Amino acid sequence: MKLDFEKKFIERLSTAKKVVFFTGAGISAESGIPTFRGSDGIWNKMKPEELASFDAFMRNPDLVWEWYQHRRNIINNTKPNAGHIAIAELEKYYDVTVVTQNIDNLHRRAGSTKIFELHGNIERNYCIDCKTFYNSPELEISSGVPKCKKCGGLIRPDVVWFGEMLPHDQYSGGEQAAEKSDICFVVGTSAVVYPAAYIPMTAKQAGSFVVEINIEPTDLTRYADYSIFGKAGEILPEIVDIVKQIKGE
Ligand code: BV8
Ligand code: ZN
Repeated sequence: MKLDFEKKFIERLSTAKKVVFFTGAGISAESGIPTFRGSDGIWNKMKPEELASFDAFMRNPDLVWEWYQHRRNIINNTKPNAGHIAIAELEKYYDVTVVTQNIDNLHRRAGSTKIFELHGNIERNYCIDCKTFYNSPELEISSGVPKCKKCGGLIRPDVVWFGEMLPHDQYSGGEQAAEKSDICFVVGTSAVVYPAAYIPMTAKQAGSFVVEINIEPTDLTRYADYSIFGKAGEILPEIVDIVKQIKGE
């Protein structure tokens, strides 16, 4: 599928030095990981507050733990798709920073080297009492929530739940990258979850060229300088091809 991108976008690609990719669940959809709010979205079956909150975890730790185990099993059987790989490849041509809301670790597995994880990472867990960290493989995947070996406390996934603060170093790192960016790509996100959804606005206000890549319009579309509608796994490799042409490869 040959896309003919708008001239203003090609010009930006020619002059840009620093590029940010702000990504959401949509970039992992083609790896087989369900999104949250799309038609196959997992939230359609249940409310986020029911599962992705500390109260939900304390009310029913086994249920919440099982839900994350279910998602971990899906993630463990997936691999990065052409979209993740294209973003990693663009590091050859630009100073690329990935600012992701995803907890699936697929950007790192695709080879991206500068990543800010705003909502944590499902491969890490910690004890809610003594804060000891546990990586997923080392937890006996017994059914039900595991208990801390040191103090017996409940172990939770190291992800940011509703009502919880984002890790400060990750958020401020992502914010600074957005402010300094020449282009801020917004890929596969409904842009409804805050404060993460401020990142593309921060980029825009600092003069960055905001390019949205999504299969449908979102809350962000009216802010974007350029929207490319289609699948991330198909569009991003085409952007790599255009960049190679621009760089005379
Ligand atoms: C905070 C991690 C406060 C865990 C997630 C009422 C009560 C409590 C809080 C709030 C409230 N009202 C507002 C808030 C704030 C709340 C919020 O924003 N709520 C929203 C829903 C209104 N935010 C918070 O609670 C945050 N914390 O505010 O703390 C505070 C302040 C000070 C002091 C103390 C506390 C924490 C938010 C983080 C929540 N954690 N997940 C987990 O994953 O289980 S949210 C969840 O949504 C994921 O992280 C996900 O990444 C994120 C965003 O979703 P998207 O990635 O955008 O995914 P979505 O399915 O929505 O969209 C997919 C898109 O892809 C679609 O547009 C689709 O069209 C597109 N697509 C699909 N396929 C493709 C594609 N695009 C391209 N190609 C394709 N192939
Ligand atoms: Zn403990």
